[in-house]
Amino acid sequence: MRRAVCPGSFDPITNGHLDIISRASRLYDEVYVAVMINKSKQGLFEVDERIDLIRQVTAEYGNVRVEAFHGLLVDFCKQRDIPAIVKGLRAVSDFDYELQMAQMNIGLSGVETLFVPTNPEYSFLSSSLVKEVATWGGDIAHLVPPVVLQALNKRLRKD
Ligand code: COD
Repeated sequence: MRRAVCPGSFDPITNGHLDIISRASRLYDEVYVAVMINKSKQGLFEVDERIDLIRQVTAEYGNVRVEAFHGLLVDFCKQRDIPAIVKGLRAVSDFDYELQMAQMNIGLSGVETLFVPTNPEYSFLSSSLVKEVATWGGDIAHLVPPVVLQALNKRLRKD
């Protein structure tokens, strides 16, 4: 079985993330979405909430599993026999750091990284910008799935 992982913080998942996950799900038999836990970074959504949103919006693909992980991505891969990491590239500015991570990860464990060019519609899109625009009442309905929009509106109205 060909497996890959799409890792990230997903705080929250956007249409940019979803585009990469859906394309990976057409290329691999099984795609893991790894919500990597960073204890030094307080998110807007709890990890369980992020997982729940990702599960809802990826259910239709039929071959996507969503899990949280605290530790090195290469250990997540080793434990599940995953040989490939799939990452989206938005712009040249993403490339430097993504290249460093890819080289570190292959050096640590032999896990390959494959880069998928972002859909130009989403090349400016990040979870941070979505949260900032939503905080000030901007329209983000075209940038996130409807359940995420609902969750963001609820959270930013302080539940
Ligand atoms: N278009 C296309 N792709 C996108 C878009 C978009 N608009 N937005 C995001 N993506 C893709 C990118 O591939 C991005 O890398 C990924 O989605 C995740 O994005 P975020 O913002 O949710 O997550 P990040 O950037 O905070 O995630 C960083 C990781 C958690 C993947 C990284 O820090 C990591 O692997 N950490 C685990 C610890 C570890 O192994 N460290 C050593 C690394 S060498």
